[in-house]
Amino acid sequence: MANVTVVGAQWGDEGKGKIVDWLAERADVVVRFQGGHNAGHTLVVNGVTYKLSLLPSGVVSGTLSIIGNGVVIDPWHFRDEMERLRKQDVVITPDTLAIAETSPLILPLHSELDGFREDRSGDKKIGTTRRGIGPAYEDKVGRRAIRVCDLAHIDEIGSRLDRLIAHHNVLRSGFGKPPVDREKLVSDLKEIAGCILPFAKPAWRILADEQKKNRRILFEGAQGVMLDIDHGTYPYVTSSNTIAGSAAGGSGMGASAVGFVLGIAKAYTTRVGAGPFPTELDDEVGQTLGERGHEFGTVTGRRRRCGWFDSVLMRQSVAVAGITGIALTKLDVLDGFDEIKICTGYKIGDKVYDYLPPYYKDQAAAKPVYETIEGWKESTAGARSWSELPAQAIKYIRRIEELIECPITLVSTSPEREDTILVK
Ligand code: 2SA
Ligand code: MG
Repeated sequence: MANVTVVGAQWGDEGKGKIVDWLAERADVVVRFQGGHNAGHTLVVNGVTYKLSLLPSGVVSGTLSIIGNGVVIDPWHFRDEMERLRKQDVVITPDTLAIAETSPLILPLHSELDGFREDRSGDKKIGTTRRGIGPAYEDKVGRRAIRVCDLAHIDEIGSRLDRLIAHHNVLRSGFGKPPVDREKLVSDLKEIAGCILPFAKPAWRILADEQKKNRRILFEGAQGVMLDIDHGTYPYVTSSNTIAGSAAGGSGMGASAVGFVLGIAKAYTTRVGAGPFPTELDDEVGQTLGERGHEFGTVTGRRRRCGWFDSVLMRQSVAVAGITGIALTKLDVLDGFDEIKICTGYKIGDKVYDYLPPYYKDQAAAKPVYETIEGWKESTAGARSWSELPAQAIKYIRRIEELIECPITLVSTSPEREDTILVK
């Protein structure tokens, strides 16, 4: 296996956790390169469920894991997630996990600001995870962030803290909120520093060394292409680049390191949070998909919106993220439907589009144009080979491949690691 980059091809929650875990067994290093603890990656190994938000999925199998510079880190969450996994007998040490020294920190002032904004926004909410992701990236780009390496020098970075706090106090006063408690922030940072610093390393260098040794690197994307800050359904997006290209910049490796790009897509579509969703179903079918697919957010427990597979969006994702192959997940959720629909275009006003135009009002107005195919009655749950799939299910997979202009290389038929079909 050469290097592989895994990205969500829809709006997140495509089942990346399981696929990454499956691939992690065959990789030497697992790297997170964007996002933060807004991700919710669920792994089921030998009947035990592990939920990860910030840590790379490799930690469960003990594979060398790296949190790259492109990730924003909430150190208190880091401590709690480690603790939770330790209780599940997952051993994580500075020998198996490294955090880039240059990663920006998510501080309490970031999650607070995220919450103030969402509370103030009424029906214009983004529906964020309220974990401070957006505000932390704003401070990174605004050159105000406190980074992992700064934790070793809290007493020397007073003027940087002052600048950051001054910026936030202006924003907070606009929400009628009290200024940041500087003293508390400093003492909290000093207290938490000891949990993070043992893991802080020049991650770029570890990766360069691993590459020299021809080790196989697996890049683990979070969220999905349609939540990408540039290519997604802006402004209803997350604040990082979720496309495969950012695996290089977000970890400190060259563009050629990205390797094979595996896009993960559900056999239908879901979205959590606000924003356009052309194939969303407000009817019984949507409800059935949600119930059968257990569609609730891993991080926030929010109910996910559900709808038919959207081949228009997927073709766009394949192009902008440079996806070389697709892993199709949760095919079994479609078992038993009389007919299944696939979106093949959008009608906006009296025009038909074969891509999602960028203007948010056009996106909100897009009505799906559907193609209908006959469903299958047999169960596909737990199938482990192509020959176990009903003919109609194979027809559905082949039609999707054709429409999205990308081969389907894996099919997942249950959350269990072994229930995976490698398509020849
Ligand atoms: P944020 O918090 O600033 O990143 O939110 C901005 C938008 O990005 C969406 N978003 C997600 N969508 C799906 N899954 C995500 N992770 C969790 C999961 C979500 C959860 O895997 O289940 O538990 O609710 C994720 N993270 C961010 C978010 O809904 C906003 O639309
Ligand atoms: Mg998720």
